[in-house]
Amino acid sequence: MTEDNDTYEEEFEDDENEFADDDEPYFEPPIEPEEEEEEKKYVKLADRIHDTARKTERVILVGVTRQKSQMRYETDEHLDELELLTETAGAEIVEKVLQNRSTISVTTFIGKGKAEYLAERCEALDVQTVIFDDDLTPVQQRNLERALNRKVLDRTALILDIFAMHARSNAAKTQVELAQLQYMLPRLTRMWTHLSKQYGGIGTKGPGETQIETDRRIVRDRIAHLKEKLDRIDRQRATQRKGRKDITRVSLVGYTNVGKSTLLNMLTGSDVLVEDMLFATLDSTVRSVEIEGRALLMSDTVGFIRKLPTRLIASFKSTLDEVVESDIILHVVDISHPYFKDQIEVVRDTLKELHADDKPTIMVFNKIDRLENPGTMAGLRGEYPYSVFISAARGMNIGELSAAILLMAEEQHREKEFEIRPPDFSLSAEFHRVARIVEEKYEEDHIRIRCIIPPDVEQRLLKVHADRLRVV
Ligand SMILES: Nc1nc2c(ncn2[C@@H]2O[C@H](COP(=O)(O)OP(=O)(O)OP(=O)(O)O)[C@@H](O)[C@H]2O)c(=O)[nH]1
Ligand SMILES: [Mg+2]
Repeated sequence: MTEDNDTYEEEFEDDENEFADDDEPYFEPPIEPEEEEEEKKYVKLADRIHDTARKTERVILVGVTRQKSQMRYETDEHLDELELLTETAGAEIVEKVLQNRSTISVTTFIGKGKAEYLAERCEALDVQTVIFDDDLTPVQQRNLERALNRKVLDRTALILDIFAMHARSNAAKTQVELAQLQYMLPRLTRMWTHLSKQYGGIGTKGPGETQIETDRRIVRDRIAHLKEKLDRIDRQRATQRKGRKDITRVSLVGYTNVGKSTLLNMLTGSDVLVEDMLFATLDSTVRSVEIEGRALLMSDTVGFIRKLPTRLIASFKSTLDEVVESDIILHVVDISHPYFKDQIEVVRDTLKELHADDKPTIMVFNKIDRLENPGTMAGLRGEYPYSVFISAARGMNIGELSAAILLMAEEQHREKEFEIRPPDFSLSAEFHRVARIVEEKYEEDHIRIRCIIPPDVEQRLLKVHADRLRVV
């Protein structure tokens, strides 16, 4: 992973050239002068809090098996993933601690005995930070920090930290900062005491309390400002996407580190960052690609992970809209991962949250070069009807994948004919908004529309207007 910003800039220029002839460039809004002022005024609030990654911290990871139904291997696997996340954030893991607990303490999450044990281990191993695999409430976090006398983080804080490290574009940085501040707001009592030096605010009440109120206000103002900024970016991107209504849009979606960027590079000859790490990609990249003479737009975007904070998904809306508005989804899976089926479920759940779970989807099982038992594929073929088995890194079966994409794109671009009976002009107007109209005829008692319409939109219209709309 390179640390300089040039990499992104270059990519960006490529993007613009890519669409210079036939499409709007996919660019970010320029930074306004007042924006710059704003940036200067507020010190990078977020950066000062979770500095896990900045020094090589020694950390202990803590996982808790809660329900009886949760198998030990699951907790182990979750902790392995937390380990990868921690390494990605640049810290050193010196111990992993597991606990079985049917009930969770509202005050300290783990039991008192376990907390004492943890405090001892922290001393003995010279540990600075303890990271929990589960989300902690602000109260639990504060109490644990007191009990352990160490910094305590949860999985969400860790993911936010990695996102902050990897964000390159203005949009991604804004989205991450928003999520970070929202995470911090209820935790200000603990974190923000140092801010008073910069922002003053000594009043008649106890200085601590006044500080916190001032800090809260600062953070709330900043959140409001970031939201406005994201709204602007959203509107701009929406306009850009509108200009591409006629061209089939394909999104690469999947768990983090499965090979989405590798596949994009393979299919489009681009040079998007590929790394064996979690969340290498945070920005969406859109590239044009031609398959047997048919032009498509393909986008690569942020990967998913289990327990991805909902807040983070919400603040990544402008990035993820690319997925929400695409015509076809390529759900990329790392078939060599021992728990790839769990990962598929996580991705499906996240797509559901984004209301993008009913899109035509091709399951792309990647990394078959690592597969020890080829029999696995036969089983999966039965289970997932639209599936292709490839190796993006080795270029295996890419032809088969291209054919599958083309087939689905053609299906999407078949002309369909509808009848609106009795005539309803607002419905006809809706067709104009969502479909490409080939022909429209107004009769006395009905309207006939021939058009190209995405299948999921067609299904929605047919359902909502069942009383007056039918396919001819
Ligand atoms: N063996 C093998 N490795 C692969 C294959 N495809 C990708 N990889 C490796 O998997 C790792 C992750 O690849 P990326 O393309 O960065 O994955 P991604 O899904 O974009 O990951 P994020 O952007 O971090 O979510 C890299 O080390 C790739 O070299 C493959 O077909 N076979
Ligand atoms: Mg990537």
